[in-house]
Amino acid sequence: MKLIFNPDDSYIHKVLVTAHEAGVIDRLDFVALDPFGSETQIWKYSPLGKSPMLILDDGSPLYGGLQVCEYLDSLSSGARLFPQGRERWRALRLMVLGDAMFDATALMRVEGRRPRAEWHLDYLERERRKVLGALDEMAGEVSRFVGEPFHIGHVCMAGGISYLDTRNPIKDLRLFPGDESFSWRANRHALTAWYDRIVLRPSLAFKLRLKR
Ligand SMILES: N[C@@H](CCC(=O)N[C@@H](CS)C(=O)NCC(=O)O)C(=O)O
Repeated sequence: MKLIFNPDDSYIHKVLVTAHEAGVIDRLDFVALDPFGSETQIWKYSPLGKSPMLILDDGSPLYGGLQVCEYLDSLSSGARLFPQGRERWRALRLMVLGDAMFDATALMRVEGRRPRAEWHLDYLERERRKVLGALDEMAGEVSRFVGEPFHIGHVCMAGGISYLDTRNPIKDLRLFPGDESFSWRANRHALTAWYDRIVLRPSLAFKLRLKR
């Protein structure tokens, strides 16, 4: 299997975490591609121009990180990250919550690359609102995360938080007074404690050593 992705070990990558948890990380061939690189080859692989994606051994592609995660999890002979039964829907909701927070953070960064005078402020404020709302929802539910089996919702929330932790477009773009010192940790003590603990799990602490 070929994983097309944008390697950056400064934040947690949900596909790598899932591959590690499923015990299939050694079955992946890594193709590192930056979708925004000026000479990117990403379009050869996907009409969507996005990473991550997976190409199966028979050549068929899977688009999007969440689908790739579910496929990798299906190969696991151990505990599954995608629960079945009643627990599934809560895990999937938290999965989308964390992943959509990641997307909103990424979109703020992409828009923020334009000159300030060209920013679409209504768009940026909308994405900022999603980031903050997702964090508050996580903070409101975090007491349940601790006692439940590790699942894909935890992976994606930790991934979204770690991206915000390292990139922080709210702080960088300073749309509102106080944003210049924004930290997702402020007043979210239980979420901070959960995150600081979960990142010690081997699959999250794992750093890929890519042969270049
Ligand atoms: N939540 C999405 C995130 C995908 C994503 O935003 N990937 C970026 C990686 S830099 C990308 O390909 N951006 C290119 C674009 O949006 O056109 C997923 O897991 O598939």
